[in-house]
Amino acid sequence: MLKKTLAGLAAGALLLTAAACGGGDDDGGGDADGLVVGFAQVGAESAWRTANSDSVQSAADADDRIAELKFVDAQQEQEKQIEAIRNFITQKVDVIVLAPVVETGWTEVLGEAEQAGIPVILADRGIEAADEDLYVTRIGSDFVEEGRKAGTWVTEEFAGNDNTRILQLEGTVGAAPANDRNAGFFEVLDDAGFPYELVDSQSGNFTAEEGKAVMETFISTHGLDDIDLLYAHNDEMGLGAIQAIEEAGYEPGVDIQIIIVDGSKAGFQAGVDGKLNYIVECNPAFGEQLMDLAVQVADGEDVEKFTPVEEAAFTADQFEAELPNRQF
Ligand code: GZL
Repeated sequence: MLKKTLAGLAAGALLLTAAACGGGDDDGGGDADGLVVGFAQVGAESAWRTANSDSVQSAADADDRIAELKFVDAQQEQEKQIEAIRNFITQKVDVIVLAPVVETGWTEVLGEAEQAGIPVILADRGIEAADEDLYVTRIGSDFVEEGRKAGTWVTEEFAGNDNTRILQLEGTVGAAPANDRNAGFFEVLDDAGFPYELVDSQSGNFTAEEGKAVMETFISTHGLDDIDLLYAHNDEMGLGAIQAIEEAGYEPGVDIQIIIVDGSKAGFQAGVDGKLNYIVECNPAFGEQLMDLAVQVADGEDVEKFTPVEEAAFTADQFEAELPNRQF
């Protein structure tokens, strides 16, 4: 039986510790009771993120091999993740798990973890190739493939169109899912010689509020009469955009077709309501796989550099049947 204690705010980041009764000795290192794992999470910006945090925390709670999970919510700020990693090093945790909010800026702090002899696992997002040797493995999605799925649907849905005019709501600037969902999408359009115009593309930082604000700017700048498609890098920004589209007197999913990425309950409900047209799934529920990796890595076992999670994509005719299956 594990109890969670609120260990107090650490520089504005929320630190939650799931401590096994009697597990995790004073210096934070594991002992006969199991491993101590430090997890620097991006934040709580979306339903996907909170589902991911729930998956990791419940897997740690349920796993007798894990004595303690030190969880930090960095509120989408890299500085807070870097501080959390330095604290984990001081506490001599056995494994550090990082969901890097952006791809760059990790060389120094991951070098410090290496110096301290603490292995690092990336959960969810990736980091730039130059730092590839500073982590053991990444578990998460193939974001380029998610973009390719969205692009392939567009080439089929708008086949025969002599010029498809597109708006893009990008994720957090510099984040791997934002960079890669963009890259995969336009790779497919360009390789197919598909005629399109990217009318505008801006970051909504993966949040509903910022997604709505950017969509309002798109509408005031370009109008919607000549726009065919909105490609939103996650559900929250797509749902925020839908609000802006409706407030401007247009029908989302009809006057402008919409693609979202994640597959939340709210996203599928909007699809059932006819307000969007294609959903690319991004699977947050890899907590148990992550715990297996943490144990393997702590034991020095060889693991693959990348462990992809299984995920699908759904067209409008599938939304109603899939909605009851959605977990977040
Ligand atoms: C993707 C994840 C993204 C989600 C967003 O794996 O990093 O971050 O798509 C979340 O909802 O903010």
